[in-house]
Amino acid sequence: MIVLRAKSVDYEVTYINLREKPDWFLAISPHGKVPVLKVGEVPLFESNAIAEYLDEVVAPALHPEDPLDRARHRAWTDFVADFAAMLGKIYYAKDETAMAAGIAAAKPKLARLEQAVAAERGDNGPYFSGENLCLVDAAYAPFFQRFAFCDTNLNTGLLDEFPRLRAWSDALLATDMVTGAVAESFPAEYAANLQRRGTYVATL
Ligand SMILES: N[C@@H](CCC(=O)N[C@@H](CS)C(=O)NCC(=O)O)C(=O)O
Repeated sequence: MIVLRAKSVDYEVTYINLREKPDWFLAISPHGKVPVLKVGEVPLFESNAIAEYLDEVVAPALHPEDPLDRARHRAWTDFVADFAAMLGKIYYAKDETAMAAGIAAAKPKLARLEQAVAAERGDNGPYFSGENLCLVDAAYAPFFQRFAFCDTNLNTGLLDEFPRLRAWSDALLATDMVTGAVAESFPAEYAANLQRRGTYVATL
């Protein structure tokens, strides 16, 4: 959705209750996961595949032109699954001890990401590789968004140790391309999800 918004493509969203997936959705989503983009009658799944498809068919290109730069951006996008799992160990932790372990485990990985951001754009942000939003930004934004939502209560201060990640996250959460990509009900829905999962953050 962030990529659609960055490219000003008109789109229509159907939100899925993931605890009660409708049959029509299961028929088009091979792993029963969101997102799925329907292009006409053709369903596409997997965020990165969807993002790359959109980047190929709709200007402006968000991937760098140079093949080497593009490969590096893809590599950092591939790291998103690890990044999401790593942050999830913090915000989905069931108690303070588990959260502290999640924070300790995250630090060395975040340090590598901080170095990557430094190498991509030095201090000239605000986004991953400079002043324009790229596909790497679109991939990381939802997880920075969830972390920020929980960190309002968790107060880990984790990102303060990584000034470029802090600035990157702040920039992502300040653009309507990202904030407008979730439903208005997102804060309430996500808080309910944290509650259902029995997380520590939901008790604060
Ligand atoms: N690698 C997939 C992951 C998608 C994914 O995990 N989606 C989650 C929500 S963020 C989901 O649909 N979960 C429902 C389920 O697994 O039943 C992608 O990037 O599209």
